[in-house]
Amino acid sequence: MENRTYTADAEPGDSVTVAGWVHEVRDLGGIAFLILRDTTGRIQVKFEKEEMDDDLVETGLEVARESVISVTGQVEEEPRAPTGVEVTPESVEVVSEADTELPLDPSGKVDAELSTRLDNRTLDLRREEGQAIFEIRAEVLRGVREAFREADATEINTPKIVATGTEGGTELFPITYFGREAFMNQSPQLFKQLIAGSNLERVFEIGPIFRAEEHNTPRHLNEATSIDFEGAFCDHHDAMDVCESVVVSAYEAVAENCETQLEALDLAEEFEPPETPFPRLSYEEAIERINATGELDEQLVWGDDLPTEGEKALGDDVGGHYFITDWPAEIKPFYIMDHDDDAELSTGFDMMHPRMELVSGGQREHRREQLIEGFEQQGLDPDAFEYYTKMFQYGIPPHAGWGLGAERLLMTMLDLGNIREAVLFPRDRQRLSP
Ligand code: AMO
Repeated sequence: MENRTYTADAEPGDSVTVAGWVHEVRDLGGIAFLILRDTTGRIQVKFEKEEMDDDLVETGLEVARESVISVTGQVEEEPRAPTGVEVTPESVEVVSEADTELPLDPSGKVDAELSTRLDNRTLDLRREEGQAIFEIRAEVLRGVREAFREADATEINTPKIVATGTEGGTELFPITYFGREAFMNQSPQLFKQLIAGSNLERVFEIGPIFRAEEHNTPRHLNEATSIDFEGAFCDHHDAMDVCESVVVSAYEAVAENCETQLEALDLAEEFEPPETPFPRLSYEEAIERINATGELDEQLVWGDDLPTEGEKALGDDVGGHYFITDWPAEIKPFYIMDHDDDAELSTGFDMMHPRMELVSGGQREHRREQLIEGFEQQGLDPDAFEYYTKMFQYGIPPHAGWGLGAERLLMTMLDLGNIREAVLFPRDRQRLSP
């Protein structure tokens, strides 16, 4: 819009046109105030009824809340106004009128259920807190991209429509692809490995993953955003180093560039990048520590996956981000390499926030014969993955990588109660639109 001034840039003495939403109208009799809100903040517009044109006053004061208006006028200093300045209007134009009945209150004074908020995301994200979450999300992704570039990784995009799944334990969403069965991809796993074996060597991807998980929990989505890394000539230790630096960079970017947003979320005081290095506990130590907390009804034994309460007990015990390394081979997928001297033990790792798992990764099996054996052990038909196994005949170096859930990173970073808060339009068991 030509000649538009953002509310945050309006200085006393300026003649401006500000445009945005009607946040509030306060009519005090002879004088009335309209608070106009745009993406940068709010500004007070003052109507002195006796001194102004009746039409102008009527337009300004009768317009419904959340309508879009454009106000042209003079900016003046006013210490009693919320931002220290106010606009005396010369003209008010209603650009787009809102209904007087709103499904939720964007001023945040009246709480709304999460489902109502998600059904009306446009209105919901007119609240400062919602806007802040998605501005921080963008900053997290920017910080992550920068950290990957510093680690010499190239950003890639891999297909989301695929012929086979890779992540056991969660179901696939089937689709019809020109009469053939296909699926929405659960993970870029095999593609990122194939490209790490090309001359690109170190790659990363930020993209959607689709998981037909039946359970409906505050930390699972059916469509999530995965931040993936894969590096040739890397082992699991190198992969963990990159993981730690990417996560810390995301926090640092937010600490540095999102002060206003952190304030809106009431986090400005306590927000700090996690301490490094993240402790690296072996799976064996992890189950011993969980058992020692006495929080579980039944003691964990070697080979058990960690139950949610176990993760929580250990998280409380450790008190910060940490890795769990050296998982039993049998509970990690076929593509994870086992230790040379102990086939029971894998190079797989998870990176945990005290509240939940954020990352899975490991060194990959790059030896073709062992890889094919792994498929068979996991009950997968190696022939269906021929496009993948074939490349291991043509020189694939040792490589390692990981996947980090972007929404879980945000949820834990911003202490959000529900993962859906960190997605614009979440997909879950009930929710397919908007
Ligand atoms: P995994 O299946 O553990 O590993 O996924 C990696 C990370 O992605 C996030 N995530 C999810 N977030 C929200 N809702 C979901 N349903 C969901 N599923 C996964 C989590 C999880 O830690 N291919 C491997 C990664 C690798 O080895 O490189 C994989 O996909 O934060």
